[in-house]
Amino acid sequence: MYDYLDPRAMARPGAALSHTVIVKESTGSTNDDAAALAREGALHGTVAAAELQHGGRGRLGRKWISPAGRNLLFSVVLRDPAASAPPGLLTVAAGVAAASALARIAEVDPAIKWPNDVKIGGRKVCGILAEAGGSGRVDYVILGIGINVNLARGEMDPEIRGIATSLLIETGETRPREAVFVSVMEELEEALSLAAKDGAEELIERWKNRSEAVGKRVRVEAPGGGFEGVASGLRGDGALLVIEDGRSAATPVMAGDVIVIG
Ligand code: BT5
Repeated sequence: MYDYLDPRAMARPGAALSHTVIVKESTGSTNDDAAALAREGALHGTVAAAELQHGGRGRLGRKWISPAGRNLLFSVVLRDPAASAPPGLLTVAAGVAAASALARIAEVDPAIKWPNDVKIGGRKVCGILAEAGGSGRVDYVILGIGINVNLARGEMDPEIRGIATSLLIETGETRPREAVFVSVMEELEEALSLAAKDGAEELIERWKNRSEAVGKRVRVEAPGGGFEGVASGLRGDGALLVIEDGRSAATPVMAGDVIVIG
């Protein structure tokens, strides 16, 4: 058994984000729950959370695997003006927010792997999935975030045991998940306001300081083919800039996977 998430300890009345928090014991995907709420008119900042997802998803048809009651699984409804930010920048904002919040509440030094992973010691502690919705145009963006909080190594699905970690594994301490959630929401509010600024320079600077790839040799596996080069930074829309071998101008990478190779 476990202590259920207490939505009253998660909600931040009057704040821009998480003024309203709905927690389900079990669901398909909180991204779908948040999208349903958005279609029904839920306000910017409404959060759908769950103790267990049967269809938790990542990008490109991948799965998000998390046992009941240990971690944070939630999705935030974003509306304009936040929803009009380039989608890649929203993912960057969420990564910066999660990494900053984890560093604030625990003795950890998280790194961000472009586009959407937060890692500690090379292992993934948090994943982010931004999905736009609406009829014809973007009415809302759902920002889904999964964070491994009180997950013990022995409880991990064998599929992720070699690549994942949690705050408990890293620090030896269990934490009230509500407090972790509140810290992430505080940081996300700030990161989204930085994303809305022209050029998003401050947000990009914060991302660079936590980036696993900047200044390193990387292999890019993009839909249009793969290449190698040196990651040099982030464009204003969240694209990763990589100086391809033999070229001087950086190539923007909008989608795909990036592996640090040296
Ligand atoms: C992601 O995709 O990392 C985005 C994950 C977003 C999950 C949240 S939970 C709340 C909301 N509702 C949803 O349905 N989704 C969002 P991607 O970069 O494609 O990475 C997926 C890969 O991460 C998987 O193939 C596994 O290798 C790994 N993985 C799965 N579960 C994990 C976990 N709990 N911890 C660490 N890694 C995991």
